[in-house]
Amino acid sequence: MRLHLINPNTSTGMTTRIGESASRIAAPGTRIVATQPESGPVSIEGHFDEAISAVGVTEEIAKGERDGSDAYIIACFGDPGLMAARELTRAPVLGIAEAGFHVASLISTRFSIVTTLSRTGIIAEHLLQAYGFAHHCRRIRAAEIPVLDLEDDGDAALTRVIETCRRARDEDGIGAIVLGCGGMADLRATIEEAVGIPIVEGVTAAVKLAEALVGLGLGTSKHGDLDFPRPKSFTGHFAHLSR
Ligand code: 2AL
Repeated sequence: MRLHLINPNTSTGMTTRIGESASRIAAPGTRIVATQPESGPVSIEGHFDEAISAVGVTEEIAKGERDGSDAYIIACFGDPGLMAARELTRAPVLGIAEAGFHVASLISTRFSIVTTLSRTGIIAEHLLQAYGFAHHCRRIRAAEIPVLDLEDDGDAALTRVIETCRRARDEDGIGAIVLGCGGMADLRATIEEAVGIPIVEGVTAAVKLAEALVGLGLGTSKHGDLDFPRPKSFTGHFAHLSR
């Protein structure tokens, strides 16, 4: 199985690390192919970054279709371009926020999210509402670290994430925590050991869910709104998308 992991930001170091985390958890028959958009923001920390990155995600899906991918993961916690991506393929497409919420709800009745910056919290909140998980989430907390600090200042960032998770454990009345950034993919076990409650991380959760869907023979439905986009003309910068 070819599992195409798309890091929606353009930081090559983060793409490599996320790909390595996915490969470690993947089943022996799963080949992880980690890519990133050719153009776009180096990190995604707000609505504007997310809107630009979503175009890059759809371009990576188009490449994945040419290369015969069996499933896709969108490895940014805002799940940028998730529904658009699903329109472009019959393969399953999972967002890491979506995967994290589903898995956390299977092992706890209530969870909190620990993300990077406060300003990204609203993105997670909108996703909880859109996906029907708002009642499962007690609180969205931020460690107040810019996304790229997870790369550049890893030890300090880890310490802040652990401190924030401990506060969530002690104050939120929860059974589990969902980590709210793709850049935390390799930190799950370390944080769980330090905090002592189940820590769900979206990239690793999405790998196992993607393998399950492929194993079940299930892909994105083409009946209804996730059908391939209607052919039409695109103008200007996007003229190459005309069909
Ligand atoms: C993210 C993420 O997962 N990757 C990125 O660049 N921004 N989202 C976040 N909440 O930090």
